[in-house]
This record gives sequence, structure tokens and C-alpha cells, in this order.
Amino acid sequence: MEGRNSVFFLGAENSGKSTLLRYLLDPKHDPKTLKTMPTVGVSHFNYPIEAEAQKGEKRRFFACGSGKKTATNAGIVLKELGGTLAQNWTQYTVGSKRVVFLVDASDLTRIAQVAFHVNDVLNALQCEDEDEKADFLIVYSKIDILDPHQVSKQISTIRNLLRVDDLINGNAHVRINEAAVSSFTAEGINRIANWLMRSF
Ligand SMILES: Nc1nc2c(ncn2[C@@H]2O[C@H](COP(=O)(O)OP(=O)(O)OP(=O)(O)O)[C@@H](O)[C@H]2O)c(=O)[nH]1
Ligand SMILES: [Mg+2]
Repeated sequence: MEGRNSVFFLGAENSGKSTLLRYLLDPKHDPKTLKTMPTVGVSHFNYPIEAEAQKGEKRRFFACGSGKKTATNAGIVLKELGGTLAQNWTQYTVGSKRVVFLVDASDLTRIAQVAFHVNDVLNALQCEDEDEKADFLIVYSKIDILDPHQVSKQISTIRNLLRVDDLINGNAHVRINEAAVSSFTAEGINRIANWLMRSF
């Protein structure tokens, strides 16, 4: 099975995956000055979650599936699948248990395509153990581009177009969470870091 301690980051081209990952890995870096190139294929990043965990509550890693939970000391691997790979995302994520899906909140032009891929990826998520759920985090990215007064309205529009409430109700095998984020202002970034810790 594809990476027990791995999390896939997906989203259309330009949705902000590489920028978010760089920020999560090194918050000292100013994302505004960071130049990213479109990701070709898959990028792997090691996330030092143990160090994070030591700051707060103690966490351990558990492998999902075998019925018996196993602690491991390994960190987690964050894997970005470039937007150009969209047609093949599920070949990578099938059977995986953790996905972060970025939706550019400032760009509704590709929302129909995004909705298609969200459904596709959700259907491919599963856990070997029927009692365990997979985790899927929808990230509404680049909220700094929006007028602050319009953020919740825009997110509500995107939620309706993606039918997020139906997805939550219709996918009993997946725990779906949401976060509105800007990698430029760091707004919402903690939600992602906390989700990463919680989902292991
Ligand atoms: N304003 C703003 N721009 C952002 C944010 N995150 C990323 N960007 C910009 O969006 C562009 C694309 O960002 P990337 O992180 O490379 O996008 P990606 O999703 O990795 O794209 P692919 O690898 O091609 O699939 C870059 O110019 C970033 O600087 C954000 O939170 N706010
Ligand atoms: Mg990228």
C-alpha cells in the first residue's frame, strides 16, 4: 500500500501547493519572495512532525489497517502531485488514507474540473481496516487575494459548487475537513499543521 506515513497534496495547476509545502516546512521563509516552478510529476518532502509534537502534546504515529496499531518513529512524507498530473492523480492516491486538496479560492474558472477531481480522488480513498476512516482536507487557498469582507461569501460559493455538504454526508469512509488558508499571510496555516498531526 502507498506510504503509510504519507500525505498527498493535490490541486489544480497554480493552486499554491508548492508554496504551502515550502511554508509548512520552513515558516521562516517569506513565501512572497519564493519563486516556485510548476511541479512536474511528484515532489517529496519530509515533514519533521516529531519536532512539532515535542512542542505540544506528545504524539505517536500509528499505521492504519492491520487492526493492531503500530507506533513508528518515522516522520511523515508530504507528496505533491503536480497539477499537470491531474488525469493520473488517482493512480497515485488509490488506497491512500490522507489527502490535502487545494482549491484556489481566488479562481473559480476551473471549479467544474476541480469538482470532478475532488469526487474522483475521494472515491479512491480507503482504509484497509473498515473501522478506520481516511482523512481528506479541503484547503481554500490564496484567501489573501480576496477582499477580506468577501472571503466567507466566496468560500460559501465554492462549497456549494463543490457540493461539500453532500460529499461529507455521502462519503462515510472519509473524514472531510476544511481550512481557508493564505501562504502569504500565514492565515489558517496552523489548521493545516494541526490536521497533519491529528491525522496520524
Ligand atoms: N497571493 C497568493 N499567491 C500565492 C499563494 N500561494 C501560492 N501563490 C502563488 O501562486 C503561484 C503558484 O504557486 P505554486 O505553489 O507553484 O502552485 P502549485 O499548486 O504548486 O502549481 P503546480 O505545481 O503547477 O501544480 C505562485 O506565483 C505563488 O507565488 C497565496 O497564498 N497567496
Ligand atoms: Mg507545485
